[in-house]
Amino acid sequence: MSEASILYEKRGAVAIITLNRPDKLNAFNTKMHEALRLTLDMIGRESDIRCLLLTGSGRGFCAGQDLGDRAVSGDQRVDLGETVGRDYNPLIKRLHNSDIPTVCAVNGVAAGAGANIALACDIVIASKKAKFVEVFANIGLLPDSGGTYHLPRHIGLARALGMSLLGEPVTAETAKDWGLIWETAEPDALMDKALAIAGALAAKPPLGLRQIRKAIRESFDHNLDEQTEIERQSMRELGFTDDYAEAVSAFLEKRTPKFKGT
Ligand code: T3D
Repeated sequence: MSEASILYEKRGAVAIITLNRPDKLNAFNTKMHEALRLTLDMIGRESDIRCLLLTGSGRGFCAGQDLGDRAVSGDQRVDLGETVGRDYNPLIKRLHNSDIPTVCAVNGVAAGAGANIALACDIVIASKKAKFVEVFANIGLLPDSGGTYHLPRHIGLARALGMSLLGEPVTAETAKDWGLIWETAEPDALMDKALAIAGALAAKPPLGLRQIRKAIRESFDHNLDEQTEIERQSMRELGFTDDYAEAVSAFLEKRTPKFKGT
């Protein structure tokens, strides 16, 4: 029997998903998309999970679409609009709109949709051996999976266009310098560092984190008046939560708070 293309593990309140087709640098095929969807559905049903950590097995993080499934002969063509609409777009929107924070530990090369799936996560930490490649221009496509949305927002127009048009690898160190990702790590230390970040997020009041993610992610679509009004409304809602009351009490009583997610 072939090995599962998606591995799932729960460590405390952290759900760890590992893309697992290492001989293909974890490139996506239809089965892997389906397995990932089912795993995310399951995580969505588990109320005690407070953070999602995504990584890859072997020497790569993800090489995007498995091009072995895109080989055509003669005049035959594949409708990429269909597969992007069915598989990639829902995945990106799911990560973007996730109720829980998402951390991506990029263990090796992240190319094509693989790079853009990583960039859809809240916090990206990459091995110093990793690289990010917007390969699309090299094969006559354009950055999908939210690439044309996230790249200019993360690194500005000049770098987004440079990465997308040239299709050259960007090292993890450069990605960090540019603000494309949060942090780098020595390869051996990557998972420990990523788990520490995920654990720290899982220990914080979840309702507050949810509002932070939403407000910051949606801020690009608002002017200052609109955004400060969103902040006011969110502060109002969060100020009524049990976790805020607990945080203030714990601070004043000099003890560690216990958050319930209410
Ligand atoms: O549904 C749709 O199709 C639309 C959505 C599209 C989204 C996309 O992601 S389109 C972009 C598809 N991805 C690519 O074009 C990336 C192709 N791969 C590469 O450019 C390079 O492999 C990398 C830059 C990622 C890594 O280079 P390197 O030198 O570190 O590794 P390698 O030797 O090229 O690859 C190692 C193995 O993985 C190799 O297999 P082998 O020879 O050892 O048996 C290679 O064929 C395989 N591999 C790498 N990427 C893919 C792949 N096999 C299938 N599909 C891949 N994308």
